[in-house]
Amino acid sequence: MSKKNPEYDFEWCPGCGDFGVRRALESAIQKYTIELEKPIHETVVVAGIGCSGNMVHVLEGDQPYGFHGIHGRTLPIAMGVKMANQDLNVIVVAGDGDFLSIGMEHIFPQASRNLNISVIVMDNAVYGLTKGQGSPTSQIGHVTSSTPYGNTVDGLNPLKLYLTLGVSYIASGISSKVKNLSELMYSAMLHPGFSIVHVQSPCTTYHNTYEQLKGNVKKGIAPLAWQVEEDYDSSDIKSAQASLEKGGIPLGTLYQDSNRPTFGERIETLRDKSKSKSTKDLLDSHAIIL
Ligand SMILES: Cc1ncc(C[n+]2csc(CCOP(=O)(O)OP(=O)(O)O)c2C)c(N)n1
Ligand code: SF4
Ligand SMILES: [Mg+2]
Repeated sequence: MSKKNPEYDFEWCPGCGDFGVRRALESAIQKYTIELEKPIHETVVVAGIGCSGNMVHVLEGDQPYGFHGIHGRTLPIAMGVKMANQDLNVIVVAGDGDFLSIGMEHIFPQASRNLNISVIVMDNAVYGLTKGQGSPTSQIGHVTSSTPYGNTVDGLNPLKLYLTLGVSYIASGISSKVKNLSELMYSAMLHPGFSIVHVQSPCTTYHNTYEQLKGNVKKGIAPLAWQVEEDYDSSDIKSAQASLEKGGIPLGTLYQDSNRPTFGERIETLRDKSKSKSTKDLLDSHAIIL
């Protein structure tokens, strides 16, 4: 899909955080195409199923290619796209349910391969599309349609998970800070390896967390989200660990290791090492000698 489907008429609810994520993504893609002189059709957006996954249909302006896949399987699809053409700028868009619940098992394989793609996770701590059930990032006690008496399990800290799994670029953003978010997304696209931009993107219908995240001075609510310092060293894993231990939600580029080979480079190295076989050699190697 490189043109909008006129029959797809999905709309986000008023105030949904995904609107801000969309603006940030449109501007990051635009910057990528201009600065790197890469035509828009060299960018591919792979989406999961969820309110967040509908991003692929609602982008404004020049249309990248879009692949609306299946719930939880954005990473295998993105790997297929990237391995078919290493030059593509492959961007995954997924929800917290899609990426961290059913899709969780796919994160470590791509982190360890260092597949050169960028993932944008829209975290609202609920399954928005299916009417507000709890997700892996729902905190303990959270009342949702699937946990009417409160969530009994501890919520996952996705940023700690990514760091533990060896993701080579980890950024954290919030949907209301569109300019900052766009810069994080653009850096993720430039990063040579597996990048995740984890975005707090509140669901105004089932779990409106804007006030908790941004705070409210009049009500004496301290903001949960806080910006890492200007001189923060994202190449130092200890700084990343320390910022995650401080509590709340740190915002910014938390960790970046640009020195690991990408999966594409690893494959190239193997290709150089392996001897190519002729068709006759291949057939002979399978022949049964009677
Ligand atoms: C294999 C499969 N399992 C379950 C579903 C039903 N389903 C669709 S979207 C969704 C959850 C969406 O939550 P999330 O990924 O957090 O996205 P959001 O809607 O919150 O943006 C589920 C469980 C599905 N479509 N396919
Ligand atoms: S249900 Fe929530 S996540 Fe889905 S569009 Fe509405 S506000 Fe956004
Ligand atoms: Mg969600």
